[in-house]
Order: sequence, then structure tokens, then C-alpha cells
Amino acid sequence: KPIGLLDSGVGGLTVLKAVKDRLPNESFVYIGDTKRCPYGNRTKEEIITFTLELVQFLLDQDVKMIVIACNTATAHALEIVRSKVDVPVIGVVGPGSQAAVSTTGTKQIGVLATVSTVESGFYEQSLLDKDKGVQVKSLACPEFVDIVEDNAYESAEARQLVDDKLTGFKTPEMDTVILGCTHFPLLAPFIQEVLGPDVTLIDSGALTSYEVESVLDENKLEADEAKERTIRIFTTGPVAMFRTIVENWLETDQLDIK
Ligand code: DGN
Repeated sequence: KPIGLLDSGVGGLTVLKAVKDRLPNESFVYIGDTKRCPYGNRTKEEIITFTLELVQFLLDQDVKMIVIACNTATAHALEIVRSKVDVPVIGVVGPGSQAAVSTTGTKQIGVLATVSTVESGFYEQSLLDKDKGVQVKSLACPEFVDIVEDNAYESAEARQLVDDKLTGFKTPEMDTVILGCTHFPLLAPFIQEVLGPDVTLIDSGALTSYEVESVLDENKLEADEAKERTIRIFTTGPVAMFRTIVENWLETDQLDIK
């Protein structure tokens, strides 16, 4: 059976990329809710409703576990999804904050996320649960999501946007910054350039891939190695732009995109 991943759009592809590279025998189904993206400015109720719809779509594809590859949906809907479904469900905030507390030497951590993730306080809580001594400074960067969805994440305009947004964000002691939205790793080269080489960026995708692996082990959900793996990708919006981003980012056109 495949592993299911969901996001409000293309952001969760950053997680899919890490998980598929780590687990070469696994098959995947991905759904991006492009039609209703961004989730970051929506109410908690809307985010829960949309997330549950995507979860049902994945369950209909007979997935064996679900990765909520969206920080906004994780912050608002992880617990409720877990209470409603029988397969294991993981989010991206836990792995990201674990990595950040393990990385920081100064205990000053930055979080870049959507408005709704910042307002939920979920990252801050998750970080403090892991280390009471950390100080967290968060910034909502909803504009970053739009520029990624528009496939302009490598443009001069994107570079300028990141510069305008992040200049002055870093405190002198801040040594670790969480990319707290799964769209943001596509802008990581610009973000790194603006924040400087002394800051470690945390991309929760890579860390989430370890968690997927251990959840599969714990639940004895092995891949069927006799079968060739499949990666099926769905969007609720127009396919053309989505396809371009998928092919560039995952560096393959051997995908089934609908
Ligand atoms: N990719 C999503 C996240 O990680 O929060 C949200 C993007 C959005 O819908 N605003």
C-alpha cells in the first residue's frame, strides 16, 4: 500500500522529495489542494474541514499512513485527524522543532510560517515542550507561498521579496531558523543568503522522512519490494502549472499527475 501525503498546494512536495529519496521501495499518493490554497489565511474550522476532505481522499486511495505535509494543517488539524482515522498520521511540526532544539547552540530560534501557523502558537509550544530554555521569534510570510505557487521561486522578484521581508528579522544571537511552511524550502537559497551563513535552516521534510521510516517500522508496514513503486500526484486545481513545479522540483517527468 502507498503512503499518503497532503498539502494546500505544492509545498508538501518538499516533504515528498525527502521521503521518497529516503524510502526507495515505497509508493506514494500526494494531494495538493491548489484550488483552495493558501490555507494560511483561513479560519481554524476551514483548515480542519479541508484537511479532513484531503485525508478522506487519501484513505480512498487505500494509503497505509498519512503525512500532513503542511504546517498550517498540522497546527490546526493533526489531533483531530488522528482521532478519526485508523492509519498512523504524522505532521511536520514535531520533526522540525525537534531538529531545531538539537541544532541551536544559542537557544534563539526563528520560525518563518504562515499567518495562521504563527497565530496558532503551535511551533512555539512544540519548541518549549522540548526545551523550556529556548526563545522563539516568529514571522508570518504569506507572500512566500504565493510566489512559490506561481512557480516564480527562482526569480529576481522572489529574491527581492525575501530580502524585503527578512531584513532585520534575525537577532544577533539567532542561529537556527525553521522553515515552518513546507513551501519555503523552495526559497531556501534566497533565505540563506539574506539571513547569512551563520544561520542553520531547518527543513522539516528531511526530518519528517526519518519519522515516516520509524512509524513504518513500529507498525510493521513494509513495502512490497516485488512491486515497482508508483508515485501518483493529484491537485484540486489546474494541472499545467502544478505539473511544471512537480517536474522541476522532483527532477523527473516519470510521474502520474492528475
Ligand atoms: N504549505 C503550507 C504550510 O506548510 O503551512 C501552507 C501554505 C498555505 O496554504 N498558506
